[in-house]
Amino acid sequence: MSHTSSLGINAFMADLMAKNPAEPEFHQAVHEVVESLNTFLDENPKYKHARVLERIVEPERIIMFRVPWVNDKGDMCVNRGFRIEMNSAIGPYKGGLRFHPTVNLGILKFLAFEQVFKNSLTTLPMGGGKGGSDFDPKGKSDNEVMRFCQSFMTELYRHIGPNTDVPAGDIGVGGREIGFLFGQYKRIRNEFTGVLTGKGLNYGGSVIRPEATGYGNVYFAREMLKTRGETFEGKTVLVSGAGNVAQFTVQKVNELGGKVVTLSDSSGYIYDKDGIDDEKLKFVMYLKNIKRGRISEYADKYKVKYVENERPWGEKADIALPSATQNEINEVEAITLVSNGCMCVSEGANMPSTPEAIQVFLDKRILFGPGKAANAGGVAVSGLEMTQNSMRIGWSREEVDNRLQNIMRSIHETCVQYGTKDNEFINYVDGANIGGFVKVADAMLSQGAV
Ligand code: NDP
Ligand code: 2IT
Repeated sequence: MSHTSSLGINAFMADLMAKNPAEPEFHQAVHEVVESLNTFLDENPKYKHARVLERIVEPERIIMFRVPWVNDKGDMCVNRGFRIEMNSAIGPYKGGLRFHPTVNLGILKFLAFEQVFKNSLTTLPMGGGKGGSDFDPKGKSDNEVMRFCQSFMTELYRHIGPNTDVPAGDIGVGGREIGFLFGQYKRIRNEFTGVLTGKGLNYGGSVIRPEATGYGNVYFAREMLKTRGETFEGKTVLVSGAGNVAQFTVQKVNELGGKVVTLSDSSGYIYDKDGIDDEKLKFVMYLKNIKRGRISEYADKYKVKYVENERPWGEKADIALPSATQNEINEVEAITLVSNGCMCVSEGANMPSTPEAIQVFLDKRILFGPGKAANAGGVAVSGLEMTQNSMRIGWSREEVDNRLQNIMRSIHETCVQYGTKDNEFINYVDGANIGGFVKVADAMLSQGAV
């Protein structure tokens, strides 16, 4: 990086931080992209002249709203709702909704920003957006969740639509919540359309959408491993989280002959040296999706180790697939992973590795797949759900899975194209950031002052 360029990055970041104070996750996500793009922008001055970077970090629109609802005891409650409509250069805004008490503007802006590049990488025509609420679904009854979702949609419906903005799930938003949200949209608009993805199979959902993020991440990791003549067969794998992404990650790793030894939630992690086989995974799915209990109950049932308030990265393994939340692998944990022989980290979650952790992975030249490439399978199959809704047909499992595998291979190729360095090392971070940027930036250039 040249002296002037690094000054340029510092000045750009200082402006961004002054204009968007108290949003550390947003600053982190932008800084990574700006660093990756630095040389590319020097070599392609048309983007600089058109101030594409300055525009791409500015959301096209932000909607913030009050979500009042009444709990089972009859008490009035109020939460804050958000939708960040980040970029529509290549298609309608597209991205998930997160319901979690930590949700705030900065977190959703980081997620919406990353979504723009991720969606571009999928090759499908989807812009970027993200939304959600600081509502905490934990401990709430189905009826409370329903009333919250109905209130949330009673405001959101006026801002979204199948050709405008198409939300989906994320942390705390799964099939149950999408059903309630869809039902309310349909009542208010008197319209049955593909306004949300992740819908149930009996009302317009796509096969493989629940599986897609986890499966996609394993397919992406498989492509990375292939570049070193490796496969999942016989490998020991650490997975964090125990939700949607983690569950289907385990399922696909098992299918490819690997052994997953950990899962976690916000209370701690379990370590099962024999591996979480398909039978045990069934129990995890019941525990997390129906009983809505804690992962510690797995340790009680199968008599394995449970470590409270810790993350699984101290355990020895060949591959790590973080699938819980942002900044869940720090520098020390990254060093531990690598010194324990970990050869591949592929991000099922969004931004699970801190910048310092990523630097460790890159310095040690292990295979590192950043979330915006590795976890794009979820939104990719959301895009396929939109296509099926428009065509008013439903594809078979085989059809959708083949398309998902092709998309993940194509994302890997894009990373190789833009991320291969002179010494042949593939920097997937640069590859994903530059590869994702080009399509969106060119569309913005074509469309003028947008
Ligand atoms: P779920 O709500 O199904 O599961 C989230 C899991 O992560 C739970 O086990 C949860 O534990 C844990 N978790 C959440 N927040 C924290 C936290 N602050 N600290 C520790 N653990 C936490 O969400 P998903 O599986 O859908 O999402 C997981 C990750 O994958 C997120 O980063 C999401 O953005 C990303 N992602 C999701 C996609 C999708 O299609 N769903 C697509 C692409 C990325 P607990 O139950 O205790 O809260
Ligand atoms: O982060 C993500 O890509 C998602 N939560 C999925 C978004 C989507 O629209 O399917």
